[in-house]
Amino acid sequence: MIAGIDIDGDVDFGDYAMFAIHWAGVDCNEPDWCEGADLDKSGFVDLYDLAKFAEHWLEGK
Ligand SMILES: [Ca+2]
Ligand SMILES: [Ca+2]
Repeated sequence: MIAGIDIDGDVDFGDYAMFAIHWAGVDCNEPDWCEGADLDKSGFVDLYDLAKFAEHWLEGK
């Protein structure tokens, strides 16, 4: 399901920028989960989300 944070279908710097905006964010909730930056939907943006993001880096290019 994870194909990037923005909607262009790949995982690159555009997604990283959005991720960075929400880095260390708390209080992420449905339906947008901090605009998708909370990849594991844990409620905050932390290293677990970064790890997930890194797994998919440059996918879809
Ligand atoms: Ca993207
Ligand atoms: Ca998270």
